[in-house]
Amino acid sequence: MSATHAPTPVRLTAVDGPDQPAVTPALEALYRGFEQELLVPLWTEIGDLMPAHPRSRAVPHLWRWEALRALAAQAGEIVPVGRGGERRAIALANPSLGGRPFATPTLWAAIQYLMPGEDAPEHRHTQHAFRFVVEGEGVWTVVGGDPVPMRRGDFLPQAGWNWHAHHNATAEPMAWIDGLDIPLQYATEAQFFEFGRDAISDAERTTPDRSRSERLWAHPGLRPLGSAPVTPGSPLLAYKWAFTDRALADQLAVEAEGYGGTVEPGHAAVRFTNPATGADVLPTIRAEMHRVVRGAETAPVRETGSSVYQVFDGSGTVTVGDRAWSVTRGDLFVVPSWQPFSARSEAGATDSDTSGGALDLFRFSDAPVFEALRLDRQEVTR
Ligand code: 1HN
Repeated sequence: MSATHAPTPVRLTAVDGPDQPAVTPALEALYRGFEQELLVPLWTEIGDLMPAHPRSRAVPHLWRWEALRALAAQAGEIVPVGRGGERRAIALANPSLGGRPFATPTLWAAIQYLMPGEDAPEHRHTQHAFRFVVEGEGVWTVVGGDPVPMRRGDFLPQAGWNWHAHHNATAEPMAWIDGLDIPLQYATEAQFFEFGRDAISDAERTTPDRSRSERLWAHPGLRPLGSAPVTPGSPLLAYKWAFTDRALADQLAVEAEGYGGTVEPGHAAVRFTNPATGADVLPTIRAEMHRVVRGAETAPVRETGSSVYQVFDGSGTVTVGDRAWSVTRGDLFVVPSWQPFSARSEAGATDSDTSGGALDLFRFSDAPVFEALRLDRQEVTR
């Protein structure tokens, strides 16, 4: 696609300040001269360019899972999956990001929906991605020829440039969420994309209970000596719910015995990490699971960088900046940079949870980017 670039009009206005120049005909003439030459002086811009603290363009926002799933199911009836569109993925658009499919300035989050027997075609891209499953099962994601089952609670990272396709082997539709660093990579202007094969092989349509990656890499503290990670992300392609659930339950049990181990009383949390390095699962995305026991409330914390949360189980109230919502299973919300976040676990009107009354929150963020740039800051605001 070629585009002709019209010069961006520059429109300078005088600013107020003790040492700012008076608005005189001479100043007006100077500013029109700057505009003509596409020049912008710092003194009119510094407040916007260098705010005293982060001012996110994104706003806190909540999407209800019920509404998302209903629309995705409708898309399942009307919109085929195939080459070109590639995925039946419907992205969260933060209301203050200009209608772009951007949940935050750096993160994409979408519900994806695959009908019985459908395949989503193979491709690869530099964008780092993951899937997280809040309900259902039946889809195998085939990453680099390795079929990986997807079931409720499973977290499936997939670092950039891996070939991947999805295959629904069952008689039921399935929905899940995709997280990617699309807005960040869009800003970097360094993205690449390639189509793969139009159909996966019969061997890849098999539906083993565990992927090869899990059999090699999902043994705690045990590194396979004959296998080296080939991508910049985790070589483990699925973090199964049974392990995550047990880690959280054990953390709370150790706390109950009086030995600490939790983030704060009643708040257990784990981070999904690369078993080869201990680092985040993806170069640009951090993913965690938090469990807040019934009746507990987390301290409000603000951090640089943005997060997207999905309620995995339970219900409660979440507070983001000056917004607060009652949330239940599947609901998604956004925490923009430097907005305080806290969560309280409480019984909800529509509880059907199996988490013993706890509020389980899946979280992903752009934290690895901010840490690499030494821009990470965190503050408890109480
Ligand atoms: C993609 O490849 C997937 O593989 C999901 O499931 C969402 C959004 C934009 C571009 C590629 C997938 C995507 C995507």
